[in-house]
Amino acid sequence: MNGAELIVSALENEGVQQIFGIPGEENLDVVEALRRSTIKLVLTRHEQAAAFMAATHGRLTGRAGVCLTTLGPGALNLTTGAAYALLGAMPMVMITGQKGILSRKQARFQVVDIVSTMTPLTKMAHQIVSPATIPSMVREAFRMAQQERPGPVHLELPEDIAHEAGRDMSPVPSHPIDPPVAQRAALDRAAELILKAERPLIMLGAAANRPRLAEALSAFVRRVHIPFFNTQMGKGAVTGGSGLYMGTAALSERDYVHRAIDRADLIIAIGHDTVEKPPFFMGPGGPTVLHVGYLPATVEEVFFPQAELVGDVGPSLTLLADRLEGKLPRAGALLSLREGILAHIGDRAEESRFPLTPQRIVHDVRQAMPEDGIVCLDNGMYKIWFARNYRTHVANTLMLDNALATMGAGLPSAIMAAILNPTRRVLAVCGDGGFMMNSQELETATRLKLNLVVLVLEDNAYGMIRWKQATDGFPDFGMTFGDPDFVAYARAYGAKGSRVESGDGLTPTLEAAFAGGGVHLVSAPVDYSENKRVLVDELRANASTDVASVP
Ligand SMILES: Cc1ncc(C[n+]2csc(CCOP(=O)(O)OP(=O)(O)O)c2C)c(N)n1
Ligand SMILES: [Mg+2]
Repeated sequence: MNGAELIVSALENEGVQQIFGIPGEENLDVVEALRRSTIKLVLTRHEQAAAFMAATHGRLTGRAGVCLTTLGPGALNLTTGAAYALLGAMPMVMITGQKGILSRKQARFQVVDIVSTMTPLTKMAHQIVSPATIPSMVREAFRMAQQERPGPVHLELPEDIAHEAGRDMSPVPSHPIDPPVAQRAALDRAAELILKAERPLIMLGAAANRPRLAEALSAFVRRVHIPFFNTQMGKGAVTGGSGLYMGTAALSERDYVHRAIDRADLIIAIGHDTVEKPPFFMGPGGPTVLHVGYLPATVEEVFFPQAELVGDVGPSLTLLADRLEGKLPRAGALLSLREGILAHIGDRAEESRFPLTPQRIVHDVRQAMPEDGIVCLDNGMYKIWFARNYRTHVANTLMLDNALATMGAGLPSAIMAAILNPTRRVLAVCGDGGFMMNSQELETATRLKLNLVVLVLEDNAYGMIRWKQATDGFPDFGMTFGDPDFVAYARAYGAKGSRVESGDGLTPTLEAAFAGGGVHLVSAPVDYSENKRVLVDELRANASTDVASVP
């Protein structure tokens, strides 16, 4: 077996079904081995999109997604995707080519030190120097990528090592691992804190959304009956249980959900990862925070838990609930705030203004999406509105990136979600800026014959930055651009396209798009004047009347 055959056989052994990417001539032995394997090669139109897809595979399944590129320029195009997976804790294996390392027939042509480039962007980056090491290196790569805290790893396979005949070797088999559960002493301490609390609140963070955790987490919330809120990336982590949902901390302070957060004396922060924009600021005199996580908490200026429960989160929470169930008469102390918070959040969601308000867009998208439908957001102003206003009922049904918060990932992540969930509705929501950063992947989506709707929100601007510019008192400058005719653009790719033309037009247009099947782009103009009215003026007023008006 040559190096390429060894690596492909090791990937098959890991259960890999598809690899995303754009090969170069240095990968041709690998491509040939793939042709003779069970693994499908899914070409993308930009390597960055391949990395976003592979990372999203990891995020949604817990099993590392794989992407493949050539050396130099192709490999460098993976860097944003690597950072996306690193900050977002998404398991991914990146394989890149390189010129031969045993001789240098092309001198330094296209040679860039990709392993060094990837080192700070990954959990591990290695060059493969001998076919004999391939089976163990691939197993190690997947182990590293998938174990807590998950993330990307990089393997560089030089073309001569890929071509070199090695011994026939079997891949290294994987085995199930049950990570350690929190110790009895830590469970007792955590239980004592919660039993003592007058106004407890649960916060679900990004790591609460690990695919295998949903059931145990929902059971915990149901059994202890403590109200919960979530961070942006913790959305949907608890299925059902929504009578205890207090809101999403899309902003760091002053939002309505902070009425509850500011009054809590104990916050049980499950799976919070400080890569996220802070859901609240800790400070002197604030609540006690109990960190529950796979790994110890990271200490930051604005997040420094006073107690920790570290271990496999699902089983640890089961043991914690055993100590608490039926013993928490004050569990629901903050629940009386729930209705007021949610009523404010739902304000004006049905207004028929045109262009559409962000509240109406979120409302109408929810109408068109079944409970298990998946919405994948790009990054822009609408992300705050979706995080704040969109109610999720099933884990990982609002996919957003509040870690690297990169533009351009919305469409590729939706493509991955659609590949994995062919029977569920999948919607990408993108701004007119972010969509154009990877819009070429419409071709990938149509080639794969996916069912996918892409909603593009048009304000002819980098709206979020324009909003920040205005909020900080700068003059309106340098943030606007012209858009292509998105309907014609979609059609040029063989996709369908429609435009929303009235304040009540979004839900029916989305319904028709989903019903028609295939890839369908819907463009909708958005009126962002609500950004200032709600997220600045109203919340400022809320903060000043807050303490006086709420019990
Ligand atoms: C790759 C990348 N470049 C720049 C930014 C900074 N940024 C954040 S939001 C934003 C504007 C987004 O514009 P658009 O996609 O049109 O969404 P809108 O805010 O207008 O709804 C920019 C430039 C970023 N997050 N990622
Ligand atoms: Mg825009």
